[in-house]
Amino acid sequence: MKKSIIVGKTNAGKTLFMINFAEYIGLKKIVLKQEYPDGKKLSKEMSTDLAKSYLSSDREYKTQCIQSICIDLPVYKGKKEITLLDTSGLIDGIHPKLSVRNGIIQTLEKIQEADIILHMLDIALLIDNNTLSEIDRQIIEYGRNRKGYVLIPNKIDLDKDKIGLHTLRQEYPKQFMIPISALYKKGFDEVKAFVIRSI
Ligand SMILES: Nc1nc2c(ncn2[C@@H]2O[C@H](COP(=O)(O)OP(=O)(O)OP(=O)(O)O)[C@@H](O)[C@H]2O)c(=O)[nH]1
Ligand SMILES: [Mg+2]
Repeated sequence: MKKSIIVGKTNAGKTLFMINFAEYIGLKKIVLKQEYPDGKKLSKEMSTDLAKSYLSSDREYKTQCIQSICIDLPVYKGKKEITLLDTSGLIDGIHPKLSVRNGIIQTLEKIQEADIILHMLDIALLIDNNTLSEIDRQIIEYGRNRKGYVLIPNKIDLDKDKIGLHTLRQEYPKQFMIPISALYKKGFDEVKAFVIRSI
């Protein structure tokens, strides 16, 4: 089964995207498989509403494991199942907490095995800082040379006059991007089309 991994900085909206994308595809419940850096594995079935309140947060480093769901995407007249993996957020520099560092190592290992890389970038943070973080730049550099990579500026609902998007497009004029709002499920048609094209 093809693997599509969601990566990006902590708080970029990766987890909310995974759950809202599952809802957009038509799921009301998900079977979430969690794989912790110490090898512990859990599987939980839950409603998407519960998943959102339980797994997504404005607190940094909320996700500290690899968590995945399987979703069916329409292909020609049939369906194709893919695994959507949500990961621990990446950061600039080295985090003092071991559990966060281990989560980051796990994310980096999984990126290499993935068929599709959905790089989630927080556009609100870009507006605040007026520049991209180093880790986002590094992911873009890595992704550019890989098939199945797409840059996904998220939280476009917070970029009403498109200042953030403009900055990003000026810095990376040739980079294919799909702006979205994970919260309001905007841009999801384009993400679905990209994933289907890439599998
Ligand atoms: N306004 C707005 N807020 C969003 C959007 N997407 C995510 N958020 C918020 O951003 C915060 C972080 O979302 P998460 O999905 O938990 O972020 P994450 O990337 O999984 O974070 P880590 O697990 O720490 O790596 C939450 O408060 C979300 O509600 C969006 O499109 N618009
Ligand atoms: Mg998360």
